[in-house]
Amino acid sequence: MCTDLQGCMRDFQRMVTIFEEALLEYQGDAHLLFTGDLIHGPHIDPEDWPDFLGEYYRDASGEVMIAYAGLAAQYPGRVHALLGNHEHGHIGGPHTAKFAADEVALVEQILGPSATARMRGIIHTFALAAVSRCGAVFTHGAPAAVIESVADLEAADLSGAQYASPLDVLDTPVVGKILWARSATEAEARRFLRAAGGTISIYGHDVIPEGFECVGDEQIVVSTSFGVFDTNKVYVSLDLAAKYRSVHDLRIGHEILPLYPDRALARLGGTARALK
Ligand SMILES: [Mn+2]
Repeated sequence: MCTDLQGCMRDFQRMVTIFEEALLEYQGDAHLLFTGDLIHGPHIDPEDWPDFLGEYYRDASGEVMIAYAGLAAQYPGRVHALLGNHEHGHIGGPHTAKFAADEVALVEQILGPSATARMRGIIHTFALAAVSRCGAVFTHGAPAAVIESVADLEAADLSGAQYASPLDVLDTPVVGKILWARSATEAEARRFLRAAGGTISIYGHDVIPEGFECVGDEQIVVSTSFGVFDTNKVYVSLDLAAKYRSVHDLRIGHEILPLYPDRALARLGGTARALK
């Protein structure tokens, strides 16, 4: 699983390589999960690029979305994506304003009507959460939503049609929290996990410059791409037949892996040495 590519084609292609290596290693029995915000990256010239955003790249939202759909078609049932707050803006949610006053309008203008319609069709296939028998529950944002069961996630209305303003979505107890929450208390996470039938919560949405952060025994925030330097980008590889009781069962070099091992710092299981 990986998080928040935000239109970075290079990191998308790296995840495809990792997935295809896993398919070879496990005789086709592997899954790839993107936990939302595949789209909406920077439209910034190299000379204006702020250092804290990591290595330079230019937004390729449309290309990433088409590549995702192609990969999902190539490997039916094995490639999955969750809705992020950035995708949600294209199908009824509030419009995000990270790199433009209205990123939804900007990307749709760049793509034109027919590619926009295709992108919306792809986004409509994205789920709000993914649940696995190994105990991991995946969402875009933190597990702060109040649900009784997975059925509450499946029944959630994403259209925004019932709100006076798309911004009202932010205040809803299910969709607003899953797509926008940056943190959850231990009690919130435990309640959410109990309702979803899992033991650990894995999500992105926020930038963790060090690559990942464990919160208590139940939560881990993962940063695969956006806002992170190549040395610190990580993805998570799980054995779906295992049982993970706490996020401390996830080990660096086993479940927590560097996106670019030859560039990653040794503390993340990489081979590169830290520059003094
Ligand atoms: Mn997000």
